[in-house]
Amino acid sequence: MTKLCVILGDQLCLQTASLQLIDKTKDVILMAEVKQEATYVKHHKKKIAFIFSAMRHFAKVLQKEGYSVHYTEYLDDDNQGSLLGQVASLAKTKDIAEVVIAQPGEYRLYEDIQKWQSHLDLDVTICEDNRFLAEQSFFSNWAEGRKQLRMEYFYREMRKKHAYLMEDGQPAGGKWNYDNQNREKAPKELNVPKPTQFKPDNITKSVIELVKENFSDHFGDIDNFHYAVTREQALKVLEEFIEQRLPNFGQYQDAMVQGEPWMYHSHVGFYINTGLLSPQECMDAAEQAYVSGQAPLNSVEGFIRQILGWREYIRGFYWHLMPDYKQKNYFSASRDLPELYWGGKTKMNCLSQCVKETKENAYAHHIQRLMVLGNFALLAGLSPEQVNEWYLIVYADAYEWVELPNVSGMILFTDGGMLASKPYAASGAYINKMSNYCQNCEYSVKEKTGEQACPFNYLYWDFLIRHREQLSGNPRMAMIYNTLKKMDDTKVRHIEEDASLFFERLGRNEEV
Ligand code: FAD
Ligand code: DLZ
Ligand code: SF4
Repeated sequence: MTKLCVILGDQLCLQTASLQLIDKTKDVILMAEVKQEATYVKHHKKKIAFIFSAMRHFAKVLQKEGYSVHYTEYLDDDNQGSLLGQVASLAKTKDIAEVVIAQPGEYRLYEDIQKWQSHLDLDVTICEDNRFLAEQSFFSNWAEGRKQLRMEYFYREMRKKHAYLMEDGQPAGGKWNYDNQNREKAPKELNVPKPTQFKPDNITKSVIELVKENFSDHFGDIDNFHYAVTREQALKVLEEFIEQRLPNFGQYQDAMVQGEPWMYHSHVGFYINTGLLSPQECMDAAEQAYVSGQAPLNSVEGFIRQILGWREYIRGFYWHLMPDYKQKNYFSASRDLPELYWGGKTKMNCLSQCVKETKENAYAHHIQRLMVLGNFALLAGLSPEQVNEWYLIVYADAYEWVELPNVSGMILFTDGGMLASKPYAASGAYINKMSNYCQNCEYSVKEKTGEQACPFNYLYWDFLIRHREQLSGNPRMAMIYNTLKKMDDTKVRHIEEDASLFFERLGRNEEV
């Protein structure tokens, strides 16, 4: 009797749990490029090209390892368009007794796969995804009985448990967190190293053509595709990050510079999320750079915190709270996502630059996602459903397990404070402090109200006014609500009038 192992487009790793359940001498693997996965949202063209190319390369690795792989390309005549369709059709031709698959990264697909057994009349085993350091039970045990699930405390547990940056049971350098050394503005003269780039090989070239022909109505540019698509290439990205960027990663982690989309970030998210790199090897390489004196502690701790802390926490949080979490909408936000998120014209230079780079690269770094694109979505009261869909579409590292808590919890505060202790709302002053966008903007960041004023300025106060009831009792918001209390009535009226005019124009899809 033969087992059929399904490997998904983001499970491209020889150590993946489902592969450990099969015998390469007699069992078979199924990989398929299917319409269901490529279009359940209209993914960025580069995201599809990346995943299809990485899948095709990984299928070859599996074959080289001696596995029998049934690979269905997008345009194959026998492509059924769905994973279930592919499994059913292969199961018919082989004597399949059982289907095995590692848990997918999205609840919608998990629910779907749970029904396969009855559809197929075959045993279906879904094993836990072993590519994370924290098992789901570890997160649930930690979360049990806590009202607030703060990343910082989870991170400390993870540091101790996995012994990263620990010296004699204490955190290296005496502190758990060097976040306060991760907030420098970039100087005028900055020599950011070029990101590691690869020329498309024949497989990638044919996938790019496929995407051009079949997904032309999807958002995003397909030109200048330079991502890694194999493990070897992804390892090169990691190696060059450690050598060239990690030493500056810490201090400029929150900095934004016009024309520098990649900054000192690692760009490994695409590869960790698809299995081409493991989170452990990324952290090990960074820790080694600290031990050998090649990178400072604020950079190394900052990087390890993102992976061991944020990434693991976000994933635990997602599975702990789904499916209800997706329905949350603390502020009852409902405004439609404006055209500017799809590249429509805007005079707001920060937004325009971040959308342009997202369209070009299917990438924006964390602070662009959080404090520009996300901050606007929060202040403007955009519909959580539409904002989530946008983030899932436009970033090549986006899967719901990581996208949803970041968008709903971190930027939109839809859970009323389970993930974040207060909303990440900010006025133009923050963007001006951390970037040079304001220097090239038609608006003036110094002006608080009026035609020329930076919209983030009045939208920020308008947001606080609109949600006074929900937020003023939050101790972390006490100071800002005190300032609002002291604000004179005329100023408050101007803020409300400017915001209301701005929203009217946004609603008419006028350039703002
Ligand atoms: P670096 O800045 O170099 O960080 C290193 C690694 O840390 C990342 O590769 C990632 O694996 C991890 N990491 C850092 N921050 C987070 C975080 N908040 N949550 C989870 N992992 C983190 N990350 C995704 O992988 N997919 C997403 O769909 C995604 N959507 C996001 C949406 C919003 C609104 C925000 C604020 C953040 C989102 N992030 C997402 C987190 C983060 O922005 C990206 O992981 C990061 O920008 C990827 O680029 P990098 O590899 O250069 O990361
Ligand atoms: C994102 C994606 C895309 C675009 N296409 C495929 C595909 O054709 N076949 C496949 O197996 N996986 C694909 N993926 C990744 C899946 O959507 C991903 O496995 C789930 O969303 C769970 O994380
Ligand atoms: Fe953005 Fe305001 Fe600065 Fe313009 S002035 S770039 S809108 S923060």
